[in-house]
Amino acid sequence: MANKEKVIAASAKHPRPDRIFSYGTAGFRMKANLLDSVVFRVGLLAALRSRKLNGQTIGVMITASHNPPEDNGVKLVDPMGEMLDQSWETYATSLANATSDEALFTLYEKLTSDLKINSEAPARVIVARDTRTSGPTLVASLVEALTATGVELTDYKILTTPQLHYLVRCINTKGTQYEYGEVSEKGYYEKLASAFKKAMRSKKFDGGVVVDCANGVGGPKLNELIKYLGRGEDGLAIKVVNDDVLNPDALNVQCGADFVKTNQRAPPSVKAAPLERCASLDGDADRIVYYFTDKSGQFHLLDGDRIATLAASFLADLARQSGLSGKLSIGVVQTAYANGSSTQYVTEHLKVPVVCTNTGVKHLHHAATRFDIGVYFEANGHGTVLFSPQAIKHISQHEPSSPAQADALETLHSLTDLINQAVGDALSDLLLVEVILAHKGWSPENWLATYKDLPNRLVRVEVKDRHIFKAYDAERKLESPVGVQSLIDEAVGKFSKGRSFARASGTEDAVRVYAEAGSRGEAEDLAGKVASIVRGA
Ligand code: NG1
Ligand code: ZN
Repeated sequence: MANKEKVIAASAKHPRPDRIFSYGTAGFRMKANLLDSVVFRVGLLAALRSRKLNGQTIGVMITASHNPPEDNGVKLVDPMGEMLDQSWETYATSLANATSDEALFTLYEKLTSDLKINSEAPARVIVARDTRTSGPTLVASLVEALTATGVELTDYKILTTPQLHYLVRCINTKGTQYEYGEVSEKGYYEKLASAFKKAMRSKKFDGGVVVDCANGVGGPKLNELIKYLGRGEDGLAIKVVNDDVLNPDALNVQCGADFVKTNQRAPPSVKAAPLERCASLDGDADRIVYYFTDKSGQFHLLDGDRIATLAASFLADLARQSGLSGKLSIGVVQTAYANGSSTQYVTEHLKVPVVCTNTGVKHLHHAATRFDIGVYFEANGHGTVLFSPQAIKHISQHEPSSPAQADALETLHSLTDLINQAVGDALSDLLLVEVILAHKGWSPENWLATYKDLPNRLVRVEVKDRHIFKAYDAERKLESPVGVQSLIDEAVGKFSKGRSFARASGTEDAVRVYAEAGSRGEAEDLAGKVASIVRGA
C-alpha cells in the first residue's frame, strides 16, 4: 500500500491547472509552465509500470523535441527501450486529469488493484532531459512522485532521447543473452564508435559532413561522440554547427531537422560548399534529415524516405552478398506521408515489400518487428532498422563460403551494433548514412538520382472539431464524416499521379491534408481542393 498521506501531500505541491491533458504520440507536450502536475503524475505512472513489470527499469524523458524553447514534454520508455505500451497511455491521461489530490490517489490505488500490481514489488526509474531551462524543475517534480512511492531513481541529467532509450535497454538486458551494451553514456559512444570503425574498415569517405544540431542536446553529444570516432587521416570529418546550448532561446530556432523539412531549405546558419553533405538533427536528436545544394545552387532534401530507401538497398545487397538472402526477410515500413516515388522505388526497383502504418513511430516500430530486417522511417527523419533475434543469430553464425561473403557478413554484423535497436537515433542514423555512402562510393547527387520525388504539399487545416475526422486504412481514407472520402476520391481522380488524404493530427489541434501529383502546380491545386472539402465537412 502506498503511503496515502505522503502521495497526497506531495501532489498538493503540484497543483493541476484547469486543462485537459492527453498522452499522445509524443507523450505529453505543451508550454513548460503547464507541465508541473503532469510530470509529477507521470512519476506515479512510472512507479506503477515498473512494479507491474517486477521492478524492470522504466525510462522518463523530459523533452519537447523540435518544439520552441518555452515548451517541454514528458514521455515514458518501456523496458526494451520502446515507447510506452499503448494500453497504458490512457492511464497516463487519466492520472494527468484527476481533479484533486485525493482523486489522484484513489485512481492510483484503483490502477494498482485493477492491474493486479504488487505494491510491495521493487520499482526502478531512470530519467534524463534535454537542454531546456525548464528541465531541472520538472525533474524535481518527478523525483517527488518517485520518492513518495518508494521508487529507486537514477538521474542521468542531460542526454539525447535515444541515449535514454539505449540505457533503459542496457539495464534491462544486463546479464541476459540479449545484453545490449554497457550501462553508461560512455558505453553508448564506445558501442557506436567501434561498430562504425568495423563497418568502414578500409573504405574511404568522400569529403566530410556538416551537422546542424538545432542548438539542442545533439550538439554536445555529437562533439563527445566525435572523440570516440577518432579523426585519423581516413576518419570522417564532421563539422558541427548550431551546437550552442548556453543560449536557451536558440533551440530549434531557424535550424534543425523540422525547420529544413518544413521549409525545404537549409538553415541560414549552415554554410556549405556545393555538393557538400549536410545534415540537421532535431532538438532531442531522434530525427535527422540530409540535404545539399547542387552546382547551380539548387537545394535538395534527402529526408527520412531517402534514408529508408538507402538503408534498404544496402541491407538487401549485404544479405545477398553474404549468402543470407533466403534466410532473412527484409521489409520497409512507411506512413502515408512517404513520397509515392519512394514506395514505388522500394517495391519495383529494390523488390522489397513495403508496409504502411498509422502515423507515429510506435506503429512503424511495431510493424518493423515482423521482418528479420525491418527498415522504418517517417518522412520527417525519425527511424531506424530493427534486426530480429533470428537475424542476429544467422548473421553471427553463418559460415561464409568466400572472402566476399565474409566481407559482406562482417559489414552486416557491424550494422547490428551501429544501428540503435530501441528507437530512431539521429547520431546512429548519421553514422549509418555515412557508412553506406562510403561503401557505395556515392555523392549526395548519386543518392538523389535513385528516384525522383513526386511534387507534394502538406497543409494544416484548422477545423471546429478535428475528432470527427476518423481515418482507416493506415489513415489513408476517412470513414467519417460520411461522404467526405468520396469527395476526396473524386478530386484525386482529376489529377495525373494524384494521391491525397486527410487525417486529424495527433499532436496539434488541426487536420493535416497531404497531396502529391505529377507536377508542382497540380499538387498545390489538389491540396487546396481537399483542404476545402475538409473545411466544408
Ligand atoms: P501528427 O501531428 O499526428 O501529424 C506529427 C508528425 C509525425 C510524428 C509526430 C510526433 C507529420 C505529418 N506528422 O504527427 O510524423 O513525428 O508529429 O511524434 O510530420
Ligand atoms: Zn525529436
